Amino acid sequence: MYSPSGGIPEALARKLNAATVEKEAETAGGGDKKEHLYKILVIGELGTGKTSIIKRYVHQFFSQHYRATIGVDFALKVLNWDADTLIRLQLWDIAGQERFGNMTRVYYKEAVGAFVVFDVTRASTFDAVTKWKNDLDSKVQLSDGSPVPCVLLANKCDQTKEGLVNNTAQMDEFCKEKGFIGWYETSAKENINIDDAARFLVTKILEKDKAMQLGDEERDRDRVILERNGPQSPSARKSCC
Ligand SMILES: Nc1nc2c(ncn2[C@@H]2O[C@H](COP(=O)(O)OP(=O)(O)O)[C@@H](O)[C@H]2O)c(=O)[nH]1
Ligand SMILES: [Mg+2]
Repeated sequence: MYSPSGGIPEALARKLNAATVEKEAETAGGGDKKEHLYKILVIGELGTGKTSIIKRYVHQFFSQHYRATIGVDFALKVLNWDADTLIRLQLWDIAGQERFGNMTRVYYKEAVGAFVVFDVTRASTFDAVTKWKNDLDSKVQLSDGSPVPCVLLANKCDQTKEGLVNNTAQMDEFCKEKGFIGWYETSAKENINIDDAARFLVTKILEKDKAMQLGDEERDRDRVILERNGPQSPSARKSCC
C-alpha cells in the first residue's frame, strides 16, 4: 500500500491534490460568504500524537473507514471563521510513514500550513523536529516563494515534561531560529490548546493569503498600466511616428 519512498501512495496524493484545486474553483465564485480551502500537514515522529490531535480537533468528521480503505489519514474541519468567511481545513496525517523520516513532494504539494508535533515525554522526538521542519521547507513553499507557516506542538503536556520544553524562553528562541511562527503545549487527551494552536495557524494563513492576493492585484495593475503605456500600445505607436 505504501510507497517505499515514504509518501502516501503517490497516485492517491495526486488525486487529493487535484480535488483540492477543484474545490477551490467551485467555492471561489458564488455565494455571499467567502470560502477558503486550506491544506494543512501534520508531521513529526511516530507516536507523538498526530492522529490523536487530528481526531480531537476534527472528531465528528474523522472516518475510520476511509483510513482503512485507502491507507491515508485525511480529515476535514469546517470553521465558521466570521460572518463573511467559511474555512475548510484539509488536515493530512502521515499514517505510518514516519519511520522514513521524510515525505515525498506530492504529499507536501499545495500545503499552506503545517504542524510539527513532538512528544514532551520523549526528548528524542524533539530532536527530530528540525529534520521535519527542514524536510517541509525543502519540499514546499507558498506561491510567493516564502516558507509555509508552521506551528510547533509540544504534545502530551498532561504528562511530565522532559528537556528544553521546560524552558519557555529557550523554546521561543528555538522557534525563532528554526522559523516556526509559534509553539503551543498541547494535550489531545485533555483537549488543551489544540483549538488555540489551529486558530493561530489559520490567522497566519489568512494574512499570507491576503498579502499574496494584494501582491497579485498589484502585479495585474502594473501589467495593465504597462500594456496601456508600453511601446506596443496604439497611443505609444502614434506618439513615436
Ligand atoms: N497522555 C497523552 N497521551 C497521548 C496524547 N496524544 C496522544 N497520546 C497517546 O500517544 C500514543 C500515540 O498517539 P498517536 O496519535 O497514534 O500518535 P501518532 O503516531 O503521532 O499519530 C497513543 O497511545 C495515544 O493515546 C496526549 O495528549 N496525552
Ligand atoms: Mg498516526
